[in-house]
Amino acid sequence: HDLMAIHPYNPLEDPYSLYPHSLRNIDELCASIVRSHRETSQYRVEELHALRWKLFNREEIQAYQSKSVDEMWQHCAIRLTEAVQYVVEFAKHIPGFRMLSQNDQIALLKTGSMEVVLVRMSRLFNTENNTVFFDGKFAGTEVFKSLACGDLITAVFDFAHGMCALKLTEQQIALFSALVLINADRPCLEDKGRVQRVQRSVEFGLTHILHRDNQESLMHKLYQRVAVLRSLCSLHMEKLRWFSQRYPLTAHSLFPPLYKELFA
Ligand code: CLR
Repeated sequence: HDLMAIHPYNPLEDPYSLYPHSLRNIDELCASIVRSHRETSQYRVEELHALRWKLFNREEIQAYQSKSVDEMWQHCAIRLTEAVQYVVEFAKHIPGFRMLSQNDQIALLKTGSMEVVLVRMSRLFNTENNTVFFDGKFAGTEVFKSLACGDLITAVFDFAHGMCALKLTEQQIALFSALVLINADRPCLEDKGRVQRVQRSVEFGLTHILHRDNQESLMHKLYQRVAVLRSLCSLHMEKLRWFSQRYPLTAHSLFPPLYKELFA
């Protein structure tokens, strides 16, 4: 009982005071991230499972392939922007996100929203035939041929395949998505410290559910995926710069404003 005198309690040295969470708070944090994921996930897994074999037929694939480069880019930019809008809604409901300055919220979304779209894409992916649910049916890489960025499409499909192999639960996907978004190392943050505190709480939440699911070894694999996401997003930006140079008018006047705001 003299331990307290020798080692007086210093809250700054208590790792748990960095994350002011009781176990109950962690459960609440996870539950609210999972709820937010569910409410903004665009499609439910059961719904998608039922549509698993609804593929585009030959004529429909033909129709996508005979679109011009700029027509197909515009079409995909619109679909991508819809998906991003759901991610923005998701972000707003991550505990702590709304407390960040508007500048920092935008900075996190600029770099993270595309990454979360790609994480979410794995939910819409059928590994048995390498197709993704796009425009109401399942589409293989050939559907995206007229975008003229085959390397990006292949890399994105490979990523989805790799994510599916991890067989994450919806809860794990929700926490991982939040972690991808709330990253204190993103450029242009005003209040890095505050973002760091939110990041730690989300990390703590993910650790908690992996522990509960007896799958702690997934943490390492998930961090490896994060590195792949970075490279996919820089490839996306590279393609966008290429496209904007070639088709400045489409990029300027026909892309959705949110797409331009986030990526241009
Ligand atoms: C992601 C999950 C969403 C639905 C959705 C809509 C559009 C899809 C996107 C998913 C995945 C990535 C996607 C995109 C359309 C084009 C884009 C296939 C399935 C590829 C990677 C091309 C990127 C280049 C464009 C900017 C032209 O719930």
